[in-house]
Amino acid sequence: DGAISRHDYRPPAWTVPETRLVFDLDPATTRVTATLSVARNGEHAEPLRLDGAGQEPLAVRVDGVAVNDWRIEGEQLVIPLSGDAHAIETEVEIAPERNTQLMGLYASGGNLCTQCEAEGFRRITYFPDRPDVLSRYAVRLVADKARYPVLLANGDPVDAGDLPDGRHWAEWNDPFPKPSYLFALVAGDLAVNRGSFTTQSGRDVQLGIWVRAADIDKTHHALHALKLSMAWDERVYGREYDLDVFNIVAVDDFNFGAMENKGLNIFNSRYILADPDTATDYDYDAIAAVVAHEYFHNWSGNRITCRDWFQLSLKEGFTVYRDQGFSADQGSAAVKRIEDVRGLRAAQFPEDAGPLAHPVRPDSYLEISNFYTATIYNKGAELIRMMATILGPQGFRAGTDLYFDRFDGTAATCEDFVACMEEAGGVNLGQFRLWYSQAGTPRVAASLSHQAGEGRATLRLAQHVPGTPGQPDKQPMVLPLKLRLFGGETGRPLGPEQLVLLDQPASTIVFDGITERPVLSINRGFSTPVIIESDRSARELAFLSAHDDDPFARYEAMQQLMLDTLVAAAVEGRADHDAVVTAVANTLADADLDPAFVAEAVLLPSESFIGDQLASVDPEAIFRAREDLRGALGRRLSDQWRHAYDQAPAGPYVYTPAAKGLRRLRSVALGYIAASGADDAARLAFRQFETADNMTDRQGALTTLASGQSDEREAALDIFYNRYAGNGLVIDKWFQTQALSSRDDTGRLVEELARHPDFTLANPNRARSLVGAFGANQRAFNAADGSGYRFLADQLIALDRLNPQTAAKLLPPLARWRRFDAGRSGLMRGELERIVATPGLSKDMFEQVSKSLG
Ligand code: B3K
Ligand code: ZN
Repeated sequence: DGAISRHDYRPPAWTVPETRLVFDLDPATTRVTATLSVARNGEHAEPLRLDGAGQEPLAVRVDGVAVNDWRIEGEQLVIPLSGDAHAIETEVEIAPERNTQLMGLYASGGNLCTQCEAEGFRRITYFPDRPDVLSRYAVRLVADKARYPVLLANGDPVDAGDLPDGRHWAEWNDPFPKPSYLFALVAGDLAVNRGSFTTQSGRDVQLGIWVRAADIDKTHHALHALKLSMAWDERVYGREYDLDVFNIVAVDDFNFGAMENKGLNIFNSRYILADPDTATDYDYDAIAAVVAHEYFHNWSGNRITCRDWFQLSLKEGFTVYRDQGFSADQGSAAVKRIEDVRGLRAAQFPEDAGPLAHPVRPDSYLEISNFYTATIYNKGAELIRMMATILGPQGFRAGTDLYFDRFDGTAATCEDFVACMEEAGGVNLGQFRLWYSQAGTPRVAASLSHQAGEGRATLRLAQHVPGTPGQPDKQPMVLPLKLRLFGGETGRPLGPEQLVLLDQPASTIVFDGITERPVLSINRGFSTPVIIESDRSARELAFLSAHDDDPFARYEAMQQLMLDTLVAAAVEGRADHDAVVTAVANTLADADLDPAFVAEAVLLPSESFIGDQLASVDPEAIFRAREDLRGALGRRLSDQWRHAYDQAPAGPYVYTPAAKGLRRLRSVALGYIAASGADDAARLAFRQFETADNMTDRQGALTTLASGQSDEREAALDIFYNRYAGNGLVIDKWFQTQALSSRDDTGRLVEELARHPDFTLANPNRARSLVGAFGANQRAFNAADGSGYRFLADQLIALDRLNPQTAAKLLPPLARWRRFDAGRSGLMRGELERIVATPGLSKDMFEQVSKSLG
């Protein structure tokens, strides 16, 4: 059935020590001449097999002599070879301007650029397109000089010059052997913001951020973030940059966030371009995180790459962990942890609980592009975090040093990484390895009892890992749980924080000397990515939300209190808001708290997260329960919200943790003021919208207005649209804000927006801003008449013809069909069946839909 299995891995029959590429660039027809020095790997009689996709060989030469004994098998070019080493030359022609998949060489905004991970290089030339074939690349680019004055590729520049008839050339050389997925080139009319960085050993690196000339003033934040990242990786991991140049190019058409090509990162422009007028604080944060992430890949991904794609989390999980650490160090580590856990729960927990669940190291796939998931990335990062917790800071650093040292220049496995941790940390991670092979989110039942007479507390823990597709029965895992007890009367800690490694199905922990009624603080810092089922009362949760010394646990207690309240309201119609109102009031009143933390703590769990707690999701009941609680909080704490709203940062916009926190809290407060039904809410929001000197406040106001019915709503949407017409990234926000609206008629408005002249499926950011955002709007998407399902399916069928990879990524909302009532699930199933019956469906979409139905 075309599935690739992890257990079928074999080393490559031929290696390719050197690769020379010549590109005669043209949007309609680009000619690629590739010369591969190939070497037989071990003793065998296999021919050379080169991957290709969509092209045909115009010429094949072996050691300089044209041959014709080659054949095409599937899409591979198969060349019989007699010796142990040969020079293989092929010529192909490709058409970048017709490439709508945005994989391989394609055109974006008049420039030419590449995207090769995972299997795009085979769309450029014939090559063993697998990550364990490492080659040294020399590249020559030839192009029209007026149209493409800038010619970039991986590594260091060698030379450049002019040719007759208006063409010019440039040569680049990358001394580091790399897999084909890290190849990149860019040809374009670009301006550069230059900087420099001197590494700890004294290497001067020239940095360049390349964008269209009009955007050059929006590159300072990214350049600054790059320098911070370079210094951070030296300080925290001892990793230094290794080439003379480091270039980043921003393009508007990109399937995901960015790409770590050696020495030439290519970015979705949304993760580079920022100024206060067009980018929110959230955008600024995301830009720094993605710049750091791609930069950190230079070691965790490029110097050490993956042996095969099943090991993807080796580079992605580790690099996410590294970028999370970087971001935590730029501001509030507590708030960063809260954001990361919220993201994990929004994207990864549902994945783990549904038909698309897969282990962090999967066992098989049809299309590797479908495995760039929250499980590989974010759960993968949690696995690294747990090992760091178990080893402690010194042990972990010794482990990463050993890993970088031992595997530099090679293609490694997840097992190699774990073995280094084990060796350097002097720990046994045997059972821990189950985290790589078992899918599903473990559940931990925790129950604390107090034997007052004996001065003892007893904590009973039991774990359960739910069955997932292909894995009905699970073994118990190792769960590093940080916990601490607090005195329920005095609020003082009853002993230090402990790290418990729960590695049995059940276990009992006894605490002595506990004379006061204890309250349990568990999974502090979210030390293990599990679901805690505790029997803590509303009173205990409220207590922890005010007194726990671990900020994450404090946030978590409030979330649990809110969740319990919302679930009771959605399921039983029991709306008792008192405990939440009091706890939120206490948090708002606590002057010692960072406003950024307060903003997170007082925010209600999302509708989807509430739905994840229920046996069957009732989107309307959840929406009502949540709106009721929002309304109650808004009305009963009206003065407190007004007070928070009045605490605006002084002076013009600055991107500092303190100013960011105040803006965040203000926008949360504005949301509650609107939820209270206050007469002046729309006026207040509109005034903020009009007077804001930055996008954070402007979009915050627009978001509040977009969910309401006021005249100000229409006015603000028009002003926003006209002010930013032509700025693609901001117009994306305009679409997205409307698609996320909680109005009753959002479904209809979204269908209208899909006919707006600015809407196109050809640009992935635009497609995601409307179709992706709508899929995340639980209530609107799950309209009982199935209109939301039909809309998504129509869009996905159309998008799949252009860009299968981006289409398949937007499917998951439909994959949740089993979670809904019979009416909705029947309608969702019907749409999945309609998609899978579409003639010419891509492998990407087929895999996602057939697994969802399975
Ligand atoms: N490694 C790339 C992702 C490529 C996705 C290909 N479908 C970006 C990143 O994770 O840094
Ligand atoms: Zn990555």
